[in-house]
Amino acid sequence: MSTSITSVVGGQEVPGAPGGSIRSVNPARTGEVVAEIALGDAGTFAAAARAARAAQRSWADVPAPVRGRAVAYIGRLVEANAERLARLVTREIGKPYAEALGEVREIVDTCDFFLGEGRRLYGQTVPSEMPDKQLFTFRTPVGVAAVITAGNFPVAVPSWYLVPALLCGNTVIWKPADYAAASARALFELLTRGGGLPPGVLNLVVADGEQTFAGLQQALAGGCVDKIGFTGSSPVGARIGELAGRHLQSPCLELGGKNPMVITPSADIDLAVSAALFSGFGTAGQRCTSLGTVIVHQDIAEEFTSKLDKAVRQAPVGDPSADVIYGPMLNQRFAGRFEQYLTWIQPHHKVLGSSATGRITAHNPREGFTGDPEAGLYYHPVVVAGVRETDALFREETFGPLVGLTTYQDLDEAIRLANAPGYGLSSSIYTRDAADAFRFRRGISAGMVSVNNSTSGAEAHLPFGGNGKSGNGSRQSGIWVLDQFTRWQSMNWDYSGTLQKAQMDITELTPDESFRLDD
Ligand code: UN1
Repeated sequence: MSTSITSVVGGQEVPGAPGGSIRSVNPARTGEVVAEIALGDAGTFAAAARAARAAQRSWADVPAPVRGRAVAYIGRLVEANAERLARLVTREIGKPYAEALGEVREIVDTCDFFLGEGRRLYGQTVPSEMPDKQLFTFRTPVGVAAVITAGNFPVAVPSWYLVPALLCGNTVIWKPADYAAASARALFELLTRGGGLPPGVLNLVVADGEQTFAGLQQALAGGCVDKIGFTGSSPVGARIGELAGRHLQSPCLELGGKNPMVITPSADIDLAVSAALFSGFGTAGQRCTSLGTVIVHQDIAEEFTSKLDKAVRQAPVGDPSADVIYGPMLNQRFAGRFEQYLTWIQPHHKVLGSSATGRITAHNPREGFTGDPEAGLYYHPVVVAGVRETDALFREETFGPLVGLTTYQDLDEAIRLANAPGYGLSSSIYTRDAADAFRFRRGISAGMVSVNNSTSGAEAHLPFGGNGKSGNGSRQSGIWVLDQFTRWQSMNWDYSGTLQKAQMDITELTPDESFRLDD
């Protein structure tokens, strides 16, 4: 049974479909419609920004500890609806159910972290250089945040923005991925109902990319957006960064990755193989933190490659409600793009990991496939050995179940190769040598470094974000995201009853600079 999804602006469902209508379909059974979606347009986005602006002052006036209570209630309601929400995520984007449940868990973790922040949001008291004067710092909300998110984590990653943004006293326009609109609407209900949020505090706009961009331009020009949060591709992130820059804003950008995993000679090879399998093929390789290229030491390359080949061949792929490593691609758009990436495979490459490449069908079968491959957007996993630094497969993100493999001779070369594509989100090293681990950490350009762990699976209270093509240095999660959704305001208070001038009316002590100890 399908539902119909609309935008919600100022607490009201937006009537009609100014941006046209689309269907969200189950990528595991493309005949099944999950939701009919009435899209908004640029005007809907701009109206949502005005509603958010109108609601912001009174939301900021709600005491921060009370906003923290709202976050606590949201966490409880999400927990009470965890299985339902996870089932919807699995149905809408084909994420295996166990992972979808983990994704919902990540919302609860985020709420657990921020519910107490309402009673902190600490500022400082700072001594002044003059007597009878006191200095202070305060965190103030940025204002209205426009949050634009991807559909590979349709509920967890949005919560990384929405929960702290609301907690800090901002109001929000949230534009989720259109192909994951039913999951987004479900989270929107849990947030607004769970938090008892007044109308206009959180607004949902479902629209396509171009209308969203035009709406964002209008809203910025009208002074109705103070902060943009964006998770998505590097090219779109660059466009958003450019637009924000013109309005003297610094957005929070969480973009693509070409995440390396270095396997050193001292590594536990079997452990590294299981990590490469999960990092590269979990979520069908559709995490921004998914493994891009394995960089393995030449002395162990043969053993590692044959073990990885075997592990990937044996990995269960198929129906996401079953116990599989991955299910279908998120939707047709991602399946189409993945087919493009497959054309980057060249004669000097050695293709491993499955009996074939491309779409899994009755005529192009995958051994051990679970369910009916023809029903959904299922693709063979691909390990491409022998990638070279100049290959597109080495340099560009290939969102999907594809992992490249190359070799190195010494750690400096491994680090150089790991940094070469110019992304910098996540990275991993497998080693038993502490010096290797610390040298890698120092040399790698990534915002996140795993030692003997997957490139993916960051915990919800460590700084999350990247450098280079992966982002502009902004960090989400934990205490670090507070700097995205608040601004520091400093206050000085002079109670001396005179006009004391900073840097001029200061007390000087007289040091004896010529003093020396006796020899
Ligand atoms: C993403 O794909 O945008 O670290 C985020 C991870 C997840 C989040 C991925 N917790 O893999």
